[in-house]
Amino acid sequence: MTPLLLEDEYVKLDTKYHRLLPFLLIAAILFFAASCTRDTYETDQEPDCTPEIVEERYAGPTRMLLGIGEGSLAAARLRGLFPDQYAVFAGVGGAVSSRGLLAQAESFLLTFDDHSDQVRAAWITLLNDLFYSLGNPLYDNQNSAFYPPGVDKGDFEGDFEPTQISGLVDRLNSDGSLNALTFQDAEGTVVHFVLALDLNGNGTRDQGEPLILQMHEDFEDSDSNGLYNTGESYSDLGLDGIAGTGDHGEANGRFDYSPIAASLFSFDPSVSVEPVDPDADLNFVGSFYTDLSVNHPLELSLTNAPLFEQLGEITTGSRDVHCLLDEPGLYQNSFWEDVYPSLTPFVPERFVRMISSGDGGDLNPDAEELESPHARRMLQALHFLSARVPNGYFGDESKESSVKYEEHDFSSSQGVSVSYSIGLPAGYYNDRSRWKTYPIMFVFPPRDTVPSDWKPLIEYQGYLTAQEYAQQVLMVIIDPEIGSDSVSEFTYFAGPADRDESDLDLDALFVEFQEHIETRYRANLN
Ligand SMILES: [Ca+2]
Ligand SMILES: [Ca+2]
Ligand SMILES: [Ca+2]
Ligand SMILES: [Ca+2]
Repeated sequence: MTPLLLEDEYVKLDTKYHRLLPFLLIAAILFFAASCTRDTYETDQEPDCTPEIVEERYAGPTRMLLGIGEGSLAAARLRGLFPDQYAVFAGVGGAVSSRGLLAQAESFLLTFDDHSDQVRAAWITLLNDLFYSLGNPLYDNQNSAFYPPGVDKGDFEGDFEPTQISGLVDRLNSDGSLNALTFQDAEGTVVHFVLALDLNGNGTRDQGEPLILQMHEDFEDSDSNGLYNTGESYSDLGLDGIAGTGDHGEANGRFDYSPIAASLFSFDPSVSVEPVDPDADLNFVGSFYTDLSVNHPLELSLTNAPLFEQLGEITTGSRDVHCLLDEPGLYQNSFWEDVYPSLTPFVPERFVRMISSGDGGDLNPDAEELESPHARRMLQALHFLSARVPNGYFGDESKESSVKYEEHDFSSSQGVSVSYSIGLPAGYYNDRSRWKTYPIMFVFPPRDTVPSDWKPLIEYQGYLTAQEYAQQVLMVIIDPEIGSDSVSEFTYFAGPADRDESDLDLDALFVEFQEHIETRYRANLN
């Protein structure tokens, strides 16, 4: 297998190694004497350690999670909430850090009028769907997990008219004398999840009138990361920023986010990431992969920055490193430079931050060509995932050369059905393969897509497997819209936070769905 290394880096290595030749020989002897997975490369020979990532003594979970677009947060969320259940996750084209995403969202809301109509509309749609699924972190509203205080679903029915809320005390409205408002943006998109302050009292939001945000107590953001960090000074005045109102967090001697913001932060990958003991037999459990374009219209690539800052020093795309690196790695445009798989983009690090210069449109599932940026991004992520779970099979069955694609509906005990498609490895139905079990990969696609749109993923996995670059896996692609609802098409991983059937428990639904898949198909549950 060929390492991915930029040409000028090869030259530098060649020069360095020429001078170091005697030492290199010794190092090479030591290298071959020891296990590839624990030793430093001191040679420019091709590292061949992909299979070494999968360790035979492994006893952890064998489920993988792959999120695409908004589904990235769904994958990160499941991994964060149920760390014992999933070995590894990847997020492609979407935020995986709830902390980073909320900081970025707040920055947008504070500069609401300063963006292009297109960017503003994209943010509104994204936040509407996310908050509807996960709960609205902007307020502590006892009456709704989604709507701001003082409004409910009925205020948005029929032709839109701003609802006026009097007496809402806030740092911008300390005596409550101004009204708060629901509003539309300049393009006519109704904003459900945040209120504006009617400074001029004309009953509608005018450009420049501020939005009312009560996601956290006020703090001095010394390091300008958009997040409260221990040691930064804060006002213990509660979410409204006003003394004596007795609201959430006031005068309790500590910094507070809103309860929903705190619950969203609880599954941020940064919470579960721990320093790694290089001698521990960790088998990459808990490792993750992120991939976002720097040209994403919402600048979502910034949302991963605090996460990776916390992880520590980043290795930048070099290959003269361990086969196993318990470190973060940063790769820029790796899938842009090389035609897959002539240079296999083998990524050895435990945590990977992939940055592309594409425009984000390359996530389009119509782009099925293996040479397309879309395919390269997906192949890279699939490769990362299946190199990190054990006991699989590399290479196809000789007599059944392609993967199988099926579509099904699962009817849950809660009366809600889940549509999914599944990719079965080549040979799955062959008699001689009937003893085989496979690791399982749950895929969460973006909103506004259906599982059949992502059939190319199953073909990519089959292609990688046939090349022995990936394992045979059961790939389950889940419909992002579970249950039908008019407010959001993105309900599959938590909410909806404020629907009439509020007793629907989608986490329990997912557990039931998972059990269904794992009993119906030959999953390797280790
Ligand atoms: Ca106004
Ligand atoms: Ca900070
Ligand atoms: Ca207060
Ligand atoms: Ca407080």
